[in-house]
Amino acid sequence: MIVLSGGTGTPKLLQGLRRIIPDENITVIVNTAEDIPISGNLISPDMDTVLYLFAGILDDKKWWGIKNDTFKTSETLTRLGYNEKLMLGDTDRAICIFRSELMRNGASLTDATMRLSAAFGIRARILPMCDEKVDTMIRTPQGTIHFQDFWVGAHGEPDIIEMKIKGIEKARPTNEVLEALANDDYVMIGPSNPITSVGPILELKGVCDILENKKVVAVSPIIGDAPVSGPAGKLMTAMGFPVSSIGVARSYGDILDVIVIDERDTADDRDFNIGVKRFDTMMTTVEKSEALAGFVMEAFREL
Ligand code: FO1
Repeated sequence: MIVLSGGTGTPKLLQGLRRIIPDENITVIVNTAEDIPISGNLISPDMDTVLYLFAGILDDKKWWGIKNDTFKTSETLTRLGYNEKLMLGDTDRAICIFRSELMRNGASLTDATMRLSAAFGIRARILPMCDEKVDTMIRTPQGTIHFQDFWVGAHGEPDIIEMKIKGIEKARPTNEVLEALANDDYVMIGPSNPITSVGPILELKGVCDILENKKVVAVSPIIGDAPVSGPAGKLMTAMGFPVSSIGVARSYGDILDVIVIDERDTADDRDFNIGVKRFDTMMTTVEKSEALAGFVMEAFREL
């Protein structure tokens, strides 16, 4: 099973999926367009959430960072008068330093991720979508800013005129991503932000063409006209999609076979020209995540 993932919704689904299928049967292709250097080291928020989930150390209250991490370095920097854009925990920072040191010595992001996966004893295959640096940039009336400056720095408040992924034209899916896609027919798209989390993966050259020939099931992160969390609504509007599960399906173009939408969603099945299945998509407990993952697996079996 291949899973396309961003930072919050899909890791929640992965938490449930891991209770159903063995980790070694899971490959996760992760968005890297929200990565950003902080104090000289590369933070890869979506990848780290997935890595920490599989390593069993994720802070699953915030859905980023490490459980019980301390923030001594961050607090000291603040006391000295240097405010980092993101509050980075001490252990989290050590991992980002290790990754960045490997990369400064010539490793690709994929190599560094494999080293981290091995160090944590992770049996799933966790792959960055590409090795090139790509950045989600948000154009606001006040200027164009990095996604993290918009989401963390400005609390997601500025109006969005447009979103672009800087560097995506030159980026390529890695050989590891292409090999994973060549060897598996089933692709799950988790309930991550379709524009900033899944969008960058789909924008990589050739990925949509490959996915058109796969069995693809997506879970909508929108219930009715509201995203379960995060800035998906604002971004969908800015990109010209209705904020609804229909908008989510539309944003994925022709790659979907089935979309799983929430049982409370009043959308008309006839407005989608793909299969529509309904289930409780609010993953408020791990049992609910497992039930949703099981439902998605059943949808694959019926394809
Ligand atoms: N999100 C926040 O809202 N505030 C933070 O200070 C913050 C720090 C942080 C550090 C490491 C990391 O991997 C993620 C972190 N995040 C933080 C989450 C991140 O900004 C976003 O939620 C994701 O990029 C969205 O997918």
